[in-house]
This record gives sequence, C-alpha cells and structure tokens, in this order.
Amino acid sequence: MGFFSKIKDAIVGNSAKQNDKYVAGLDKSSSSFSAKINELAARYREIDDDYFEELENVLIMSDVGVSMVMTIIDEIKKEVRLQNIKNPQMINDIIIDKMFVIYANDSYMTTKINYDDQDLTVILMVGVNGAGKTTTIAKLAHMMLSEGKTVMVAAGDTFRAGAIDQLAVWAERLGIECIKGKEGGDPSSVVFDALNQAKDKGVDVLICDTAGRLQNKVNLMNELEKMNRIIKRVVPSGPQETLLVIDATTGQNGVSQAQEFSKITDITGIVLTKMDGTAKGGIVLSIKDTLNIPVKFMGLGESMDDLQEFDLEQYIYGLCKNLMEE
Ligand SMILES: Nc1nc2c(ncn2[C@@H]2O[C@H](COP(=O)(O)OP(=O)(O)OP(=O)(O)O)[C@@H](O)[C@H]2O)c(=O)[nH]1
Ligand SMILES: [Mg+2]
Repeated sequence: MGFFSKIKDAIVGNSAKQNDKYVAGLDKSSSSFSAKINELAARYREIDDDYFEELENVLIMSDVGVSMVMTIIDEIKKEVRLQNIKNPQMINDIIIDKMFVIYANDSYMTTKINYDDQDLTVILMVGVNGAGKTTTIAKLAHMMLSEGKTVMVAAGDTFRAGAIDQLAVWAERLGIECIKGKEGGDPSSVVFDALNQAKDKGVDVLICDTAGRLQNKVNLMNELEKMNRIIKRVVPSGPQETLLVIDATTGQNGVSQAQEFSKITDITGIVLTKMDGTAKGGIVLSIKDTLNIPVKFMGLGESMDDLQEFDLEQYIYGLCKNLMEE
C-alpha cells in the first residue's frame, strides 16, 4: 500500500490523529501546492508531456530541489505508464506517493534528540543570523521542561548587540538559568563556564547559542572548532547534538547555507524554522536529497510552543491534505 492510502486511512477523517499545529503551520504551503496541482488537473484532459512539464515546475516552485524533482517526475511517469492512467484527476495519489517514498525508503532517519543518560547533554545551535536560533532554543527548552528535564542555556552569541539579553529574557520567562558573559567577549569561555555550572548542578541539558554572523567563514569555523574542543574537555561525548537552524522562507538559499555549514562542522540535525511563513514546504525534500541530514524539528510560529518534532506523515498530511479530501 502506498503512502497516500496509508496516511489517508490513518489521518483523514480521524481528527484525533491530526496534529493541528502541522495543519495550521503548513497551511500556506498546502494551499499553494494543492491549488496548483488541482488547477493542472482541471486544465489538462490527458496526461501528456506538457502536463509533466508543468508538474515539474510546480514541484520546483515548491522548493523540492531540481535533481529531486527529476527523480520524482521519472518515477511518476513510470507509474502512470504501468497503471495506464490517462486522466490527470487520477494522479494525485501517485504524485504524493512518489514524492515521499523516496524520502522514507532511502534510510531510516531519527528525529529524536540524542540524550545522554550518563552525562550532561550538550546541544549546540548553529545557523546564519536571523534564522531563528535563539527563538528555537527557547522553544526546545520549553519542550524539554514539559518532559520533566532540567535545562540551562548559554549565551554563546557575544557578537551581535542585544543577543545576550534576548536569550536572557526567554530564560527568565521559562524560569531557567542563562549563563552569560560580556558582549564582545569570548563565546567559548561563556560555554566553558556554563558547562561547569550545568555539571555542578546536575542539569540534564545545556543548550548553547552561537553567533550567526562572524566576519567570515574561517572565523566561524575556528570559533566552532574551539567551542567543540572546550565542550569535549568537560563532556567527552558532547556535543551530542549540533542543530543547524534554517529559515525555510529562504528556500534554495537555505539549502546552500546548510551545505556550507555541513562543511564547517558536523551537523546532527536540522531545524526548519518559519515553515508557517512559506508557501514552499518542499524544502524538506530538498534538504534530504542534498544533505541527507534529518530534519528533527519544525518551527511553525513565533511562540514558545510552536516547535514540533518532525513527523513525516503529519508533514505529508499538512502539505497535501487538500489533495486527499474527496
Ligand atoms: N513565523 C515564525 N517566525 C519565527 C520562527 N522562528 C523564529 N522566528 C522569528 O524570526 C526572527 C529571528 O529569530 P532569532 O531567534 O532571533 O534568530 P537568530 O538565528 O537567533 O538570529 P541572530 O541572533 O541574529 O543570529 C524572530 O523575529 C523570531 O520571532 C518560526 O518558526 N515562525
Ligand atoms: Mg540569536
């Protein structure tokens, strides 16, 4: 059974299984994607080369990524031939299936945070400025607190004016401790300080903010290397997670940024922020295709509880629900 039918059976018409946050957060992407596919189906009487060319454009415009689109289109063509489908109205389930079968079958990718039972879990947040690192730290901390974990944050962005206060304000709201240094100071020494305090107090998780903007790539690389060295000195298995935060509204630029970052430091997971602000939800597929790093979380709004663990079925449902309802 394909994805389409599986998800349809599991989620459509079963409101208990529908995650409202996904549905609301992906509304822009969903409306745009479904509208375009439905519009194509209405305009074409028969599935022909022109139809496929337009379908290709729809996928590319949804930020799926060009090479991935080619593969998907090839697969759809094969299936259409195999099932001898002529009517574009009948193709929705094949499109959805082929888009996500590749994602799901390729490899199993965990979306769980790699918590350390034996030691402090250290999470490093990286990404270009404005991507949503600091906000995501607050959201993650909020999520962990609600799971009963103890959390501390380190204001490792000493570069941008106001960055320390921004994190400190979130920490106060969350009722957690924020370890900070001076603006313009050495971020690694802030992190070192935070590591020791977190260990002393037996905290479960330390989340470290970093600067998005350093003058150049070499500086950024050196900075992150130093931070990693210092973390390992205190927590040999750390950082257990280095999460790269990407602004989904930047589309293929975001994907290029991710490629650059993955050359600079080992990334264990991706957080896609501002999914609520984009109409091009296909970026998830593009990231999988170009980087093969799991998307672990999605930001679907600006408030504390607008972070969701990435769930492929909910994502597909959120993105394609208008194609699923009869
Ligand atoms: N709509 C929406 N806005 C978001 C989301 N995540 C972050 N933002 C907003 O994006 C803006 C930038 O977020 P920050 O968390 O400050 O980004 P940053 O990566 O820490 O930026 P720098 O500290 O400058 O490097 C803020 O206005 C956030 O409220 C999201 O999932 N959805
Ligand atoms: Mg920040």
